[in-house]
Amino acid sequence: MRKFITLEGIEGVGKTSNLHYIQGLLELSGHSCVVTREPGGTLLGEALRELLLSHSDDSMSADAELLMMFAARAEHLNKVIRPALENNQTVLCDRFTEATYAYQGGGRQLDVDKISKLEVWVQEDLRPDLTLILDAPVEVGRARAGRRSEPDRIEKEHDAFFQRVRKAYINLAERYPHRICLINASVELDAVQLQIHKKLLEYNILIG
Ligand code: Z5A
Repeated sequence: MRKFITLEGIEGVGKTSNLHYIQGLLELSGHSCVVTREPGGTLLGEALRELLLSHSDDSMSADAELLMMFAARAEHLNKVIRPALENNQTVLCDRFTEATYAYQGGGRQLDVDKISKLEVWVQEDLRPDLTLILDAPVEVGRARAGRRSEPDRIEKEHDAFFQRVRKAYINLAERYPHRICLINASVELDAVQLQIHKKLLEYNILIG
């Protein structure tokens, strides 16, 4: 039994808070899990993450940002994701290509066709079995995230950017309902986790 599951959403919606809850459910159901994240998950990916999120080059072009996301993803797929799936392990990934459609496509307003060409090149036919998008209004996510730390290069974008990101995520869930679903993340953590549990059952990820 192996599945490829990704967790998405705008900043502060609770991806990190729910990752270990999902891992626990998966392991109870017999999955051997590899938990990872994007951008990151490999030596090169983590170095690219640092360049992408730090303020070392605030004038980075949107095309360079897009290509770095996919460079990190190519390495992650080759070194971590594909080997784990081939080894019959379930991969639980904090963000993946849907984040590129949402942030670089929606937020930066890059041509979606460019993203889909890179997706096919780097992933061939590999797509997540299930993507859970934690959805909440931008002000809710930002208020939660704001309690923690200084904004990184992407987090410092204005609200209109994150409104476009959220809309792009909602569009993805509408377009691919067989593998992408929305979770209402504006409610209390227990209520979010109840919805996640139900979805994992509904999409036949958990047994029983
Ligand atoms: N990015 C991109 O542009 N293109 C790509 O292709 C990819 C990524 C893959 C890194 O993401 C950045 O990379 C991200 C998109 C971009 N930039 N942005 N923005 P990241 O995932 O590492 O960072 P993040 O999105 O900023 O995650 P985050 O801020 O850590 O948010 P989170 O993990 O979703 O939230 P959290 O840490 O679990 O929760 C935030 C706080 O809210 C915390 O205090 C919790 O205790 C609290 N919380 C959580 N849930 C609740 C509920 N239900 N009620 C009340 N309080 C809650």
